[in-house]
Amino acid sequence: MKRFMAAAFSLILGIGAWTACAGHPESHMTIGVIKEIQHGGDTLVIDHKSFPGFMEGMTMPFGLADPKLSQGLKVGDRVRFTITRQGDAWPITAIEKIGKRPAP
Ligand SMILES: [Cu+2]
Repeated sequence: MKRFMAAAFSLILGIGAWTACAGHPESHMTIGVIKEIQHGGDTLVIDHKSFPGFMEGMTMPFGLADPKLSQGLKVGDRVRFTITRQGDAWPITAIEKIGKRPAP
């Protein structure tokens, strides 16, 4: 019985690790205001609200998974965006303008 429990437990751990790695890429979404566009659009400095359970609100630079994501965006734009883990980096994988009024 003990051996069965140990086998069942390691199976559950294995499934958990597999789900985290392969099943669902780790992503977080929040809103913010673009403060600066750097490196010809490869990097956006965003004053962002918190990513719940992941990061407090702050102003920081974000790389882009695809440089085209910053096309049409400008300093002062209010945006909703998603970052997704790619190895040790957390580039923006989706971003959309949500209006001109300042973030609440
Ligand atoms: Cu941050």
